[in-house]
Amino acid sequence: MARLFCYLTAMALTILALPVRAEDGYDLWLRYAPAGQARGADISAHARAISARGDSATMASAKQELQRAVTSMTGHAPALTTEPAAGSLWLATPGSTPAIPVPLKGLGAEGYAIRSIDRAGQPVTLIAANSDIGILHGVFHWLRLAQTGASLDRLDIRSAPRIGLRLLNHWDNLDGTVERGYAGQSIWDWWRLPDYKGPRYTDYARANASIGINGTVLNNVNAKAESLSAPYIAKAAALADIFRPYGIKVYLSVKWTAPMELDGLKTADPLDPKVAAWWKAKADEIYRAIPDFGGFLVKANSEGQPGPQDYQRTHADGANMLAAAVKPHGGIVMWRAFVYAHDNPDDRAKQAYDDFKPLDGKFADNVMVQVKNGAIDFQPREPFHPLFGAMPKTPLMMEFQITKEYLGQSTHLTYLGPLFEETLDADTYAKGTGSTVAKIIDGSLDGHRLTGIAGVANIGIDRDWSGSIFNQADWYAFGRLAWNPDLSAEAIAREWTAMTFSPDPRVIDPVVAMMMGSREAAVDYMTPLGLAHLMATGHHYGPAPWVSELARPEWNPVYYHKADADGIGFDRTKSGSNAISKYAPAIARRLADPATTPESELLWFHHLPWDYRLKSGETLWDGLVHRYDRGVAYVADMQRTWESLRPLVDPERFAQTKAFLAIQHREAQWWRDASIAYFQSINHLPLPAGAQAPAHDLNWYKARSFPYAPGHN
Ligand code: BDP
Repeated sequence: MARLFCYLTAMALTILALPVRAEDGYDLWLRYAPAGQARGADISAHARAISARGDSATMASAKQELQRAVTSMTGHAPALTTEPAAGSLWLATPGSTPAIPVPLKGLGAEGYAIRSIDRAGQPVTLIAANSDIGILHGVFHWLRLAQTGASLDRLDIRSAPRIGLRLLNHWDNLDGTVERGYAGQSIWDWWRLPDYKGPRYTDYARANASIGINGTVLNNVNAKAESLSAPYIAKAAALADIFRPYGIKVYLSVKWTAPMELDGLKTADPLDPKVAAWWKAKADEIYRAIPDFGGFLVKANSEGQPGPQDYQRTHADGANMLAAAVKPHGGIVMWRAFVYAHDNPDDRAKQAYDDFKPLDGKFADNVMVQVKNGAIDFQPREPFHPLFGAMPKTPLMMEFQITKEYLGQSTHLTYLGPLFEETLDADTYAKGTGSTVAKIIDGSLDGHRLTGIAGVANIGIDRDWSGSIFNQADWYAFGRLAWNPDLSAEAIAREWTAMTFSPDPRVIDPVVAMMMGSREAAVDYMTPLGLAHLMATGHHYGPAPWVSELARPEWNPVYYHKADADGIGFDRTKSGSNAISKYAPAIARRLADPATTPESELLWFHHLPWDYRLKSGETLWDGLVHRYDRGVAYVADMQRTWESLRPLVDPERFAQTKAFLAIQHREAQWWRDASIAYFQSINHLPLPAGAQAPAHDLNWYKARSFPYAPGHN
């Protein structure tokens, strides 16, 4: 007896000593946390068995995902059957099942229907699609319902993606660094590929498939020619093989001068037949290794990258030559409109428009022009890019930045859903009211079939993938909006929070509230009232509105704020650069007058006196200071809210977020203080009543230096 007791005690101690798996964020929104007894029983009742006939790799992944998820949420593994019985999840495609009791028309190759049906008197949940990939997407939808506590009864859902190409752009370098990456080194282990293929690649594909992402550009837009060499094509092919069952295609960024660098051609002139032949042969070589290769992404004649303009050819000449090379294989070219040149003295916000607008209608039918959301560069807030609405004959692709180069990098909690939503919902008036940016990129406004959206990834080898738990929400939101640009950022935040933390409303409500105001808070403490591009040089970490000595004028923050003793802001009206004329007349008219310009974009479009009266009645200067303070205060509020969640969040993720919020608060204060110290040195105005003086003098802020800040290109 005593021996048995000792034995049991030892066993209990062993069990207690087993490491409980820490919530380190690796599982993202696919945690499948135990659902509790009642909910677990409900999920079990709807997933007693997984019934499916197909045996493709995609179908196998769908079944595996369901088994893993249901087992983890309920403690019971569903059976695997071919015929649906009571409580089955029935996965059906026309290829595997003769008569599917829901219409599949309109679902396309990637969409799905989920319906609660009665089959021979038995309740069954049918997930049906035209393809196995559609099934996989439907499975992830059902798992989202299961994870968020939604009803699993009487389902009648149909969903198909509104945008065809939903891509991540990795700015990952071949040496393992990531340009503007704040989550550690690249997840592509180029060195050990193609021989070693770690498990993380599959988890990457699962996560992306779960939000509908269907393509990934593996390498940096500032590309190296070597990405197109035979060994690197083999490495890319190894990744493509892993991603294929998840419906994810691989694409590559290309360097314009690759034919010269790799094979010694004398020129990269797109109209030179030898150059065209080189690209054709290269495309053939790639497609032999990767039969479903997606195509090329190109940054040309921008920020020092070579391009067709070096040979007096246009962007269209360049894009069309590449397009011809991939066309026989069904590939596409994504040509970036992020161009501006040091020898062009005109407002940087106009340059891409001036280059590309005249080329509308001149691109081959497998070319898309990829346009950043705003005309400068992923700032905390930018008006939508005027090219949206200005090139009806060209399919325009949206480029968002998921990685937060300008919004607090890895540590600030600034949920980007509202930023994405604001741009997608913006009305271009291209064809009258309601011509939203979303309708341009989903092709509906101008009748384009080729449609796309790209997000610059925030993924690295950090255990939590994105540098912070909350940054995962930006990846998630990008995918969800790419599938359906009409979703609300708030609804997406609710889903994400339920899956990432808990479906408990005591968690969801405060967390979502924090998230929803967080981007506006960053705008407030960094660049309120339409200011932009005031960050430090190179790494872009922290404030430096005083920088004025860099070689190219448009690299200097002073170029953007134009503050002087009399006022502040960039005059983009007729009396200034007239960038407003690039917008539809209905918008341009509104922007011509500061009184009818949204205050959130005021100093983007106008240079105004410091004592200009804002709508609140306060002066511009006082309003600026109040916004800085409001931003800092918001972060303090988030800290308090987060502290109140301590009992409801696991210790690991609680601690990370708490520490990061403290960093964010310190840095918000720094942005506020440095900006005020600098602008005050120019306008010599007193601070509004009650506002605190900056903690240090201007020289102290100017002397900050961060040679090792991450993400630098
Ligand atoms: C800017 C980044 C730079 C990128 C560039 C681009 O600072 O690292 O190379 O955009 O999009 O935002 O090409």
